Amino acid sequence: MSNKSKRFETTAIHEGYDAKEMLGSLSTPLFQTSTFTFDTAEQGERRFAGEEDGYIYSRLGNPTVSVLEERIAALEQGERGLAFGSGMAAVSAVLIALTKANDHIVCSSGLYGCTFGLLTMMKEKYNIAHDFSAMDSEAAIRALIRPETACIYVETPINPTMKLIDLKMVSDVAREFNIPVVVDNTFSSPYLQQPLELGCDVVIHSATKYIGGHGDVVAGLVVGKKDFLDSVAMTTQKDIGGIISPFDAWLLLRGLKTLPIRLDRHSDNAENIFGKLIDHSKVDRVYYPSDPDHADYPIYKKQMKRGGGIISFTIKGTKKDAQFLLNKLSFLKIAVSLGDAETLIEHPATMTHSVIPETVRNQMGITDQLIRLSVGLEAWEDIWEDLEQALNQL
Ligand code: LCS
Repeated sequence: MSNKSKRFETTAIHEGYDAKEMLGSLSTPLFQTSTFTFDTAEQGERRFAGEEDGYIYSRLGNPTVSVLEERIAALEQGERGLAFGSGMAAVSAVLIALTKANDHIVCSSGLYGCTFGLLTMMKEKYNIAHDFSAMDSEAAIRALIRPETACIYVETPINPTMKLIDLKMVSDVAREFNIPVVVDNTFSSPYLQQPLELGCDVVIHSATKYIGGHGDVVAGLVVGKKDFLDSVAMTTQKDIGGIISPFDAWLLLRGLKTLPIRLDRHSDNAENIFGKLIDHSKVDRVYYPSDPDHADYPIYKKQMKRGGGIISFTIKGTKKDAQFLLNKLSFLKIAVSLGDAETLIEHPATMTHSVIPETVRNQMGITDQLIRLSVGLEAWEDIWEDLEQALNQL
């Protein structure tokens, strides 16, 4: 059943599923199967030849996964969605599909550590070069585009510095050169930011984060034009094989139903914690997109609905002080990942972004003093009380 005319909250619950087709089951059934039987050998031949619709084998498609793919495509306002076994499976499937040996990628000057690792590997193995750009003006982007530039790859907000990039500006420049723009929308989710509406071409999610929302799944999603995603499905997804399990797709469908209310609550809590952090004497800088004093606030106003649940901040002190602060927390959890019900805190320089060489890390703003906080769904006063007592001990 298509609910494409419906609002976001309704789409997040209904798109891509019709209970009437599934014996009235309210919850999307879990097709926990690796393969699908054919009535006859000839039917198998027709399915492989693409002459007859129908499922073949779960690496090539699965009914539970299909519902998830339709739902995320509708939420991101794209033509087709594809699900993967991790965010990195999604990132690598897209980047490998878009590039060939000796190509070039222009990236935002800040990326999740493993995306940085993938780009480094692509450079070493296939001579696919990359340049980082602050992307703070059209000229800054144009200056890096070469005949071999195969795509522009952007994170915004950037993990973990919370810098923002103007997606409309990037997509306008890219269109002059006919280069696709790929956006990692993990930090915002489609509820807070919709890159395809701003002219970008491909959206990627680590669905492990807000889309799952409960810290119990590792998964990835991609949305974009049908032609491009058809080719990804038949090449880098099928033949490299980083597919999602039906059960994980089922968990993501369940998570998506509450995405809007969770993101509103994450944002409410983060706004309150932000207000407290900026006034604490042991805190140096606080980075949160909806802060009117944030350098990128005008971009926030243009493209984000709310600030989301991630705050990063620097403390006055050293790496040892940052680690001391984490060790003094009582119920807030020291953990990587983000977007869960539980508040999670981590030290990017030694954890999520430790693979990035120190000099590059410092240029990106990932200093030893930087701490990333994924504000959870607990009572914000309890989150602050725990953080405050730890900060007070510095
Ligand atoms: N993109 C972004 C922006 C991410 O933050 C992550 C994971 C990925 C892609 C990869 O997704 P995964 O394969 O883990 O599903 N970020 C993590 C982080 O900041 N802490 O732990 C994982």
